[in-house]
Amino acid sequence: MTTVTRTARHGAVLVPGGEFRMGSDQFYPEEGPVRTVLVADLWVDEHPVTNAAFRRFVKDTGHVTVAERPPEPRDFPGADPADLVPGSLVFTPTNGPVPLDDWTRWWRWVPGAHWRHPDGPGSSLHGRDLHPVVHVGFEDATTYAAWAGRRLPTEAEWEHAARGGLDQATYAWGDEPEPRGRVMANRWFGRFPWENLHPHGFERTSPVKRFPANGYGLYDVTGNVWEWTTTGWPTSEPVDDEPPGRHACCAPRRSEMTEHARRVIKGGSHLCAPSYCLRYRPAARQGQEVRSSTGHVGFRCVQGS
Ligand SMILES: [Cu+2]
Repeated sequence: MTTVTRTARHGAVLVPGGEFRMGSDQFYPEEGPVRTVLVADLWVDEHPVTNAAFRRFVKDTGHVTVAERPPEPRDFPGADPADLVPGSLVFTPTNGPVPLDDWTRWWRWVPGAHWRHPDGPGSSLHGRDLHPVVHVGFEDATTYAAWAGRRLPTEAEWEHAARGGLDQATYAWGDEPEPRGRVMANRWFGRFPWENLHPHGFERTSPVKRFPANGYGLYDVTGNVWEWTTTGWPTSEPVDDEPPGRHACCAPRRSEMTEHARRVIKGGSHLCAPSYCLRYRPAARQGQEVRSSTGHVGFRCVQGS
């Protein structure tokens, strides 16, 4: 275990720069090959942006999130304009086992779902002030970061920080999934997407800082919510024609929208089940359409030193 002297400032910790080995050759093909990457010293927020913080931002700026705006008719050629209402993708567990190669079985497009109504109209943030904000698109995250005098990390910066000083460890805390039986992250326990055992006590997202910090003092880097990075995901990279099992992730691979630019998201979420989506690891990555929002993608900010 690396010992790091930590300096904290405004809820951020200084992650010392340097070379690290990024990626993994052990899990999903999109993570390899392992390569050495150099990053600079960086202030990294201790935890993802919370609903309380995002509410301050919205109050101050009047920002309207992507999920609150009606989709553009030009993005949906042939769609009935009456169907182009604001909304977002909400996870809905199934009643029993389902084929895992079809994410539409557990992701539902819910009109009126957005950050303030994470499960759809009628739901609220009551009791969720300290949960990470979700249903935010890439633009919402970058706008927030600018308002906060920060920015989003690159994928390399994010992964370096998430590794907490451990070289090529599987998880943000080491190689053991649950060291001495301790649950280290808010991920899915049970058979996805219907049996949610949640031994950690959280059925969906959890308040930040409820699981142990990594070696740099960062919380919730893996599990809980995926986090936006600025790194682009090549549109040429196939995402939907991989064999079932490989293809699989808790995350929707393609929104109902036509193709938009994608960015890398990192860290996995509370919906990652090891039997299905072992992505609550620093090396794991997915491409997320910039205007696609869901109930398990949030973000954290960083600042150059
Ligand atoms: Cu996952």
